[in-house]
Amino acid sequence: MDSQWRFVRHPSATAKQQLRASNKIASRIELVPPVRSYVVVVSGVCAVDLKFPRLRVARTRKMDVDDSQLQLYFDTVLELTRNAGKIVREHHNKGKKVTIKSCDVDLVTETDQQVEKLLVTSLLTKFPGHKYIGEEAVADGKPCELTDEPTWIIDPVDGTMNFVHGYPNFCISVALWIKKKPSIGIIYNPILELMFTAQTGKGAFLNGNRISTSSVKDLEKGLLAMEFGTSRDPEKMAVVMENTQILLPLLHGIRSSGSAALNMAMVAMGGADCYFEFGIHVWDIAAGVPLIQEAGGFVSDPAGGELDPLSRRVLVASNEEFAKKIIPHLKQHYPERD
Ligand code: LIP
Repeated sequence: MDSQWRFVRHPSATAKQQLRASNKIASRIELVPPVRSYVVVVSGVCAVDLKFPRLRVARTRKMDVDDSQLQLYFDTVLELTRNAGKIVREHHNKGKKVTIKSCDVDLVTETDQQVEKLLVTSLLTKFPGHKYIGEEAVADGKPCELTDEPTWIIDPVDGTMNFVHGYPNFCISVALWIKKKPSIGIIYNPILELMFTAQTGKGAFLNGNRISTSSVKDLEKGLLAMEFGTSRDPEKMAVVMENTQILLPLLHGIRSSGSAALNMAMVAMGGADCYFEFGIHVWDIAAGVPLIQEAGGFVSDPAGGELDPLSRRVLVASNEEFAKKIIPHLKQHYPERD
């Protein structure tokens, strides 16, 4: 593999974190124009301007999406993802300009940025009222905010470290969430030509063929996907090592593929029986959640409660029984939220 990498440093994280914090507060306040209210007096009618600001009411109308609209969203993003796959394939075997983000093993390439730009520009041009969360936009200080509005959640290259090395286990991960719930999930490995798709209520597919999770319920027959991650925080690393030691003797085996989205796709197609991780971001898991749910699998927080997509914690399994057996063994870790 031609491993011509040129490394550059990303602007320092601290400045970015401060910027993100102030953006977060600012973006929450929104006023809508005052409303005119009518007071009916028995003898007559007069209009009174009640200058009370109202929040959020104006939005409810936009979020009820019917099936034909969802199908339009799905067809549009499927075609865009295929096109983005061409860009990734073109750069797969070429020299790469690699930027170091939060630490030496947290990387981004020009291809990540190019793919995210293509997807975001095309989707927001086609659907102007929609919102988005993109891995690289957040790295550049955009608030990571999931509201009730239709929101595209994009990881342009999930498994960037693999992409940098030319190890063909990476993918484009795109999801649409509406009212903070998943509607569409697409995970595409353009090198191995694996196109995983799901629409809520319409099933999960691999290259157009329906997929479902395995029927494995016992730990000793289970294959677990687990990651070391791109953080070298000693506390986090200690938890990863401890979980590896605890779990390995209990399972058939452990696999670490380097991509959260592809790990979830492996569980959805029954190739693995469970995947959990601390430290991932909403963009790593947003497409995998509907895929697992539509494949008949189980999605939760690693401690067993409901999944919080911004908590940076995830567990998925072939079924609830398997999940309930592995969760009590897990050493927990609580990273800073997205
Ligand atoms: C990666 C995830 C992986 C995790 C890495 C990183 P990226 O996403 O897919 O599961 O272990 O730390 O977050 O950075 O390649 O998009």
